[in-house]
Amino acid sequence: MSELVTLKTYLGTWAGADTGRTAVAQAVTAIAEAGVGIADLVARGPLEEGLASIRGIDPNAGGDAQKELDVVAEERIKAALLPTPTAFLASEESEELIPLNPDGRLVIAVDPLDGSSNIDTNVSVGTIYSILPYDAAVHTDPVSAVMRPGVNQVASGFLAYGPATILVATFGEGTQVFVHDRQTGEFVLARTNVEIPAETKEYGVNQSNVRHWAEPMSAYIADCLAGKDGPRGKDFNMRWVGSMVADAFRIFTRGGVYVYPGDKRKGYENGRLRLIYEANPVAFLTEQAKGAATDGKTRILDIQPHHIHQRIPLVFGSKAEVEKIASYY
Ligand code: AFP
Repeated sequence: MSELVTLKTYLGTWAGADTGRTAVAQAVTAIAEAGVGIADLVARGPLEEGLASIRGIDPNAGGDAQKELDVVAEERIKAALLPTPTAFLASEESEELIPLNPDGRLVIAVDPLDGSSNIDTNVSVGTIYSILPYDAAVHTDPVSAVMRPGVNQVASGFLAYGPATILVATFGEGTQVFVHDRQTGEFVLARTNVEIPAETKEYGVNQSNVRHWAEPMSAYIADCLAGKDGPRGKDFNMRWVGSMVADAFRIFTRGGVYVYPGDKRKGYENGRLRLIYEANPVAFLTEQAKGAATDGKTRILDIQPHHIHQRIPLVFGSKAEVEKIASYY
């Protein structure tokens, strides 16, 4: 049996003596370790009273109610990143950038707890991160360092806290899947250079919003629902977990598309997902796995952000299906 590759050894080989890569390796290791602690909390379920309770009265930066675990997860990630060469942290749970290490050479954006509506339902939730290089001499305004198109990412990933604790990560050389081995405490490389099948018969969307959708989106789903006797000539299946990390891992495993369009509801004109700490990191992972990611039409990684908490319509997954969806717009 070939020797098991741990996250530590993988990162050691990838970074070598490159100080920039070493900084990224330290940050990803810290986020993974914080993730194990969050996974342990989640795994206690109802024994850990109050994780799903609303924290305070003020919503988070994106206007969503803040759950206890949202805040705990942010605190743990912040503490884990403090000793690493990270200058600033952008987080879904904080309005402003969080300064960390003045000599840092990275800026990191995180969704500390993705899928918080599922916290108390024993369904997978997760943590999403995006890493960009930072140079204080160049980025005199730190916010501008975070507000660069996704193509500037040097690494991204997500942890999914489900039956297994999974880390899906890219460093710009393909997308890798690591699984947390509870016996050894290590993340072990389980799948290398994942490839998302280009074709699929499976889509993920919150179909309860269909009456709010614009015509192109309604037409696409209607054609899928028409099945093999319809214009698509094949039957489609639908899956929607309500935690993007869980839907994403399914897509990295067997293909499919995830769709969260903009719609007519107040505040959802640009969809629900945030560009900088949800769409960009997942788009980088998807493209590195031979998939595609758009806002329906435009490549996510080319989009110039204008606010650290901005929302963006999001379509990602099997390349041919993402292109098919674009043809409806
Ligand atoms: P929360 O973290 O606020 O629960 O949002 C989760 C999410 O951003 C993404 O993970 C889900 O795919 C999507 O929203 C679920 O949205 P709906 O609740 O509208 O289905």
